[in-house]
Amino acid sequence: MTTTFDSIAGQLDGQAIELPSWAFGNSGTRFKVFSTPGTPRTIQEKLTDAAQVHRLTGLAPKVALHIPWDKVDDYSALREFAAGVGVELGTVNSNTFQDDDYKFGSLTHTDAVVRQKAIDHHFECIDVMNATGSSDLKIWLADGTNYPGQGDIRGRQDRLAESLQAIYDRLGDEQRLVLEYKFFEPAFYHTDVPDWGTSYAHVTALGEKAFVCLDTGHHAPGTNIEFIVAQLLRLGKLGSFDFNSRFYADDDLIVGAADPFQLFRIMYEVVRGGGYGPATESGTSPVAFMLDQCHNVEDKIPGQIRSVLNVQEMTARALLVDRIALDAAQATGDVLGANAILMDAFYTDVRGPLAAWRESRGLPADPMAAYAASGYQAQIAAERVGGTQSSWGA
Ligand code: AOS
Ligand code: ZN
Ligand code: ZN
Repeated sequence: MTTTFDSIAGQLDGQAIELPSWAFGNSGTRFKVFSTPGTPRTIQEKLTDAAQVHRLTGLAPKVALHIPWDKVDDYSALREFAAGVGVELGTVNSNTFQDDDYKFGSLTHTDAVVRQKAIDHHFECIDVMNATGSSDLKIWLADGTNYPGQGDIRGRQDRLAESLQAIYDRLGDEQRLVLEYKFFEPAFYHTDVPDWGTSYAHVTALGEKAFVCLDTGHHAPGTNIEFIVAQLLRLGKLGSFDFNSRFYADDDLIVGAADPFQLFRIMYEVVRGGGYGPATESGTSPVAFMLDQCHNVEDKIPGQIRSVLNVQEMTARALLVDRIALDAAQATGDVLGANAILMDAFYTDVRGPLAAWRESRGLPADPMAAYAASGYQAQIAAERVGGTQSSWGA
């Protein structure tokens, strides 16, 4: 290993991983949502909790909103509130999956009235972005069918393209649309945006302000996700990540919990493809890194802290790959040598150097321990009594 931690330490400065507001609310499975004392009752309380993650790690300066779950009357005031607690408002996530009208689809629906309702909802999201200063509109669609023959797959694609175009045309110059794909769920036979290729086809047709969003939990088992990352970066169309980990389906667990090696391989391709670091340096459009997690049994704030630290650790290891030696080994057909160079970086324990890196920047060496010692969890449990706790979907 010729690349040292000191030589890559500076590249860790400025790493930003956006937190999802919904991760701070209660979550569960289709069987049970567990409530936890101290769970936020309002978006302001969610922002205050998210700010703890940033305060202790320096890694999470933005919080993604979800409309309508985080709906407020005055988004400019919410922006100021966020700044007051130390975070910014980030990606705006639309929702066309909780309304009876969308039972058979939203942007793909056969009924023009329902399609327009879904388009109007996205216009509302863009209005929110204008008030919050958010640059990204993230669209994940639940649209799909359960049975062969239930819908006209081709016609649905055509209507989707038309609806997306109407939304895209409303974006400001500095705003982007990111289209997320997911291979199944809630629809089980076909999904209208099931894979990166479909998302890529749509965002390419839309134009230069549209990109693909890659949720790491949205692939069939065995999918080589880092290949998709490499390809989308090569095509200039990787807009953002929803990070989480999965054992089975869309489990939305702590990123890096199920397969740290996969997270390392993904981050290596991000670095290799110029998707990490300031856009000016990489020469490509910036990739937004976001968590998309739902904490079921663990406390929400330390769950998010663990996740951003896992991303940071795997980023550091990816940066440690000796690219010069790797290029040479690849060029000479040194299969095992090349593999060993990659594995050397993966097996490098960066926890100690990262603790020192944090301390040198005025952050706690161990953010998990600092949170546990802070008393914040007991404080919110005592203070947030009454009202309705937030949960995924509310
Ligand atoms: C759904 O499976 C997707 O991962 C979405 O990105 C997200 O979890 C949902 O839209 C909540 O905003
Ligand atoms: Zn997602
Ligand atoms: Zn998901």
